[in-house]
Amino acid sequence: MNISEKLIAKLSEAKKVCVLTGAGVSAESGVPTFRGGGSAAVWKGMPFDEISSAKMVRENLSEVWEWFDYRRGVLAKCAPNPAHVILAEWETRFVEFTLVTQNIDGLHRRAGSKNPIEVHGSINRSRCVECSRTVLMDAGTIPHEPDKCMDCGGNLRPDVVLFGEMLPAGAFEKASEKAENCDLFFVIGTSALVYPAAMLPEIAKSRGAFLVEINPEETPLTRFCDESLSGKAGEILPGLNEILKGHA
Ligand code: BV8
Ligand code: ZN
Repeated sequence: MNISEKLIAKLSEAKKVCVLTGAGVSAESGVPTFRGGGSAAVWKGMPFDEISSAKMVRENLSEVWEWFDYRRGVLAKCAPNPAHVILAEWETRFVEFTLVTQNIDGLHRRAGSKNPIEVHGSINRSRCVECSRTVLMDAGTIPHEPDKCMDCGGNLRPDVVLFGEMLPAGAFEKASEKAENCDLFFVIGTSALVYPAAMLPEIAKSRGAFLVEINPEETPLTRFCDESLSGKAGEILPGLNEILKGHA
């Protein structure tokens, strides 16, 4: 892995580090990605941004639960990989460290990350469509469609941000404030196609952060980056961590 002297210097002197992750950081855990042709991309012939949409929750909540139930079943067999573990360790390696994730798979938390900003919610939580009360669900799969809300009897839906829906209140604001004030921003395992999350690396760069991409493929962000490390997160992050430890 060839890393520039500039990134090595940035790594050792950075005080405020911000990371944005996407589905690629969970790929080596066996979680299918969305646009890399992974099986998460299509459900019963529907492209995932059709099944994972506010419209489907309104029109066919049972189908949405079947799709999420299937994914929870896949996730129950997946474990965090070295990328998740190192990002959890980095929480205490810098003066300030912020992890923003687009993933709903919960693997950052399972790897030990204390407070990831989950801008698209979590597959392990359901939410009442009437009163918004949330209910944590166990790691295994759930009966096809969970019971009604215990407070008001309303329908429960996955507590994730579907296409056409607003992000959790304050999540994007907090993430962009961290992006604006960091020295070093990593964008790891995302095709950078989904907004507003894809704006965060651009915000960081516009405010002077050193922008590093970790991805085996090029993305629309690659040309904005100060450094683009082409490869798998689960292989590149351990290499970066060795450098960081060498400068401890
Ligand atoms: C919003 C949860 C304001 C659900 C997801 C019309 C109406 C409304 C909004 C829009 C509209 N048209 C466009 C929009 C905006 C829309 C959007 O951006 N659409 C895109 C597709 C054009 N955004 C929204 O709707 C957002 N809300 O804008 O609200 C609003 C509200 C109302 C009206 C107007 C405006 C909400 C977006 C959130 C959608 N929910 N997920 C679920 O998961 O089922 S998004 C979904 O995509 C996933 O959560 C995922 O996290 C996200 C991004 O995908 P990636 O993580 O990047 O994954 P991908 O497979 O694409 O890429 C993987 C990458 O990893 C690849 O680059 C690959 O090379 C790399 N990789 C592979 N292996 C590895 C690796 N990298 C490293 N290591 C490896 N080993
Ligand atoms: Zn309720």
